[in-house]
Amino acid sequence: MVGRSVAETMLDTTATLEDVLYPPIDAYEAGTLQVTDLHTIAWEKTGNSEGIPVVVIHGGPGGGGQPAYRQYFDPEQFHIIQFDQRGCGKSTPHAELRDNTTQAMVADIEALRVSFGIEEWHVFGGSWGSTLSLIYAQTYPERVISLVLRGIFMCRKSELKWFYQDGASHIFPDAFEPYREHIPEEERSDLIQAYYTRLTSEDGEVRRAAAKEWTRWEMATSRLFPDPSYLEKADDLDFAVAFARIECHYFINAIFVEEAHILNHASIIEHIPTVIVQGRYDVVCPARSAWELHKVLPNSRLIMVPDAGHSMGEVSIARELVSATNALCE
Ligand code: STX
Repeated sequence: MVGRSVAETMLDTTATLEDVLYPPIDAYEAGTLQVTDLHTIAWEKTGNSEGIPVVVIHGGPGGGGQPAYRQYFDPEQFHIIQFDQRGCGKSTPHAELRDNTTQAMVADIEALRVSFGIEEWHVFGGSWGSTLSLIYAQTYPERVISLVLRGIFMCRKSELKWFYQDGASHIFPDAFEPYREHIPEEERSDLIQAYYTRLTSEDGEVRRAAAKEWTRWEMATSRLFPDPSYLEKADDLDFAVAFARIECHYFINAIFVEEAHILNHASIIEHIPTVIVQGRYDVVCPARSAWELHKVLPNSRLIMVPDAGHSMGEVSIARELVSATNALCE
């Protein structure tokens, strides 16, 4: 891929997710890496151990890896590395906020690469996974062969205000209501702060109740056509507590970098071939961020998907992601 380009995909309402993804597959190896006295990171390897290395960076932060993420790669061609970021999935301690920062997560990715003896790898990440992929690439540009990114999130004040305070609420007023009403009226002028207070409460019941509402809001808005089974993620309180606490901790701390850090340091990664897959109707991470990123990356291809929201589980997004990873084998 050379130079900057933009494409808008065609509508195809007949394909299913099974049609566009590779079949479900087991990891061939799984383990843990102790990265500090406190934190241990769970990882797994799938596909061809001699194949093209790719690391999968999951969302949230706090979302954890998923078996389905393996299915975005040809298992005969790729050596697929997945891991759970600090405090979530099978990483321990669960939902831990201490010593949990963007810089620490970048260091963990690098520690995994070194421990696996991989010289350089492709980096695949969506949503917060795009944020972390970009900051990892800006920290270790010589280790990143290419970036495949989806649902771009740069965690600027405008993006947080849009989703957690006032913006997406205009499109999903029904789903927003229980998220807002969980917080007493006098604290509603800063919902992220109000949730942070509850998500870090000494009282486990208070933490869990807040985690459920926070997570429901995000799950309810992730797709163009909301999927009820997606909402059930919020009922899995182990998932919800890690997801909500870690997300909120990162947002309260502005992801531990200066405002617009990614855009301000774009020149460091401008040589790296980058594919950006963006749902036009992504309400969680609106398309403006993908557009602004694309404009500062001269080797990026922006694929605007007209019939999708935020989720990589939407067929038209999945199709473009698989097409992007297939192209890495050519
Ligand atoms: N956070 C968006 C994000 O990264 C602002 C995200 N939203 N849902 C997810 O991630 C999961 C699919 C990992 C639950």
